[in-house]
Amino acid sequence: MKKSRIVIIGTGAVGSTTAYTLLLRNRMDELVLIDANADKAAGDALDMNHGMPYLGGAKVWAGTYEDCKTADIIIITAGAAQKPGESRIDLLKRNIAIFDSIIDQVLLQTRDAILLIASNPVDIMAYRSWKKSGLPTHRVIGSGTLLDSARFRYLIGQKLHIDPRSVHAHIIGEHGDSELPVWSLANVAGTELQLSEEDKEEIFTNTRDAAYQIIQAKGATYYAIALALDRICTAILDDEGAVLNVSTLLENYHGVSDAYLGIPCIIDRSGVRSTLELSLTDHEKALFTQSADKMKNILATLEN
Ligand code: 6V0
Repeated sequence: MKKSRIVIIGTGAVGSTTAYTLLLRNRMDELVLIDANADKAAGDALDMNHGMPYLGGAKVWAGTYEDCKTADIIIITAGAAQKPGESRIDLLKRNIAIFDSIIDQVLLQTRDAILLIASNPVDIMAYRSWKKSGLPTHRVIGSGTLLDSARFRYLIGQKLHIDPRSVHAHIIGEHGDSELPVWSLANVAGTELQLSEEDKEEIFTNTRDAAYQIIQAKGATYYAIALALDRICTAILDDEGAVLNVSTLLENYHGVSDAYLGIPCIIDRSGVRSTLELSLTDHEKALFTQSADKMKNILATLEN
C-alpha cells in the first residue's frame, strides 16, 4: 500500500507546530519539512526524530521540492508572519511573491496532491494558488474560518459552561476583519443559545480579534491553527466526509462567485467534495456579501 505523505512548506511557528501535532497524532507515514531556511527545517526534523522512541513510527525528514512528487497533502505555511498591529491584508504584498515561486516549484513535481494553504491572508493566497496552479478547485483548500469557528465555539462554550465540541456555530467569510458570525443557526443540541445581545457582541469581538490579542501577547499564533490543519488533514486522509469551514471557491454561494471564502464544506479524500449553503438571514447575507466584496476588491488590485 502507498505510504501516506504530508509535506509542509514553511516550518516557522505554524509549520513546525503543525508538524509536531501531526506526528503526535500519528496522522501519516511520512512527513517532509521544507523551508527557505534549510537549517531550521533540518533542526526541526532532527529534534522531532529524537522523540521517535515515544512516537508512532512515522518517518520525518527535511526535504526538497522533489519530495512533493508522491505527496498526498502539501501544506503551505511559508511567508512573513503578521507583525503587531499589522492587518492581514498588509501582509499580502510580502507573501504573494513567496507564494508564486513555491507554487511553481511544487507544480514541477506533482499535480496530484491536495494543496492546503494556511499563509495569510489565507483566502487570497488560496485563490491565488488555485488560479496560478490550474488545479481543480476541490484540491486547493484554504484553512479559512475553521480556526475562527473553533475560537467562536470555545468562547460560546465558556460563556454557557458547555463543552465546545457540543456547540454548533459557524464563522464564515474572510479569515480576518470582515468575517461574520452566523448567530441565526448557532445552537447546542438544536436548542437556541441562551445569550444576551451583549454576550454575543463580546464573544464575536473576541473571536474576530483573537489573533491580534495573541500576537500582542506573544508574537504569533500557532497551537490552535496547527490543530485546525491537523483536523483538515485527517478528514482528507481518512476520507471522512467531515463538515469543516474551510476556504473554497464560491460558485453562486448566496449570489457570490469567483472568490475564496470560508464556508461549510464536506471534506473527504478528494478534498472539498461539496459545499453546504447555510440559510442565512438577510442581515447575515449582507455581511457575507460585504466580506466577498472586500476579497474581490483585493483580487482586482492584484490584477492591476
Ligand atoms: P514564521 O514563523 O515567520 O514562519 C514562516 C516560515 O516561512 C519561516 O520559517 C520562513 O523561513 C519560511 N519561508 C519564507 N519564505 C519561504 C519560501 N520561499 N519557501 C519556504 N519557506 C519560506 O511565520 P508563522 O509560522 O508564524 O506564520 C506563517 C503564516 O501563517 C503567516 O502568513 C501567518 O499570518 C499565517 N497564519 C495563518 C493562520 C490561519 O488561520 N490561516 C493562523 C496563524 C498564522
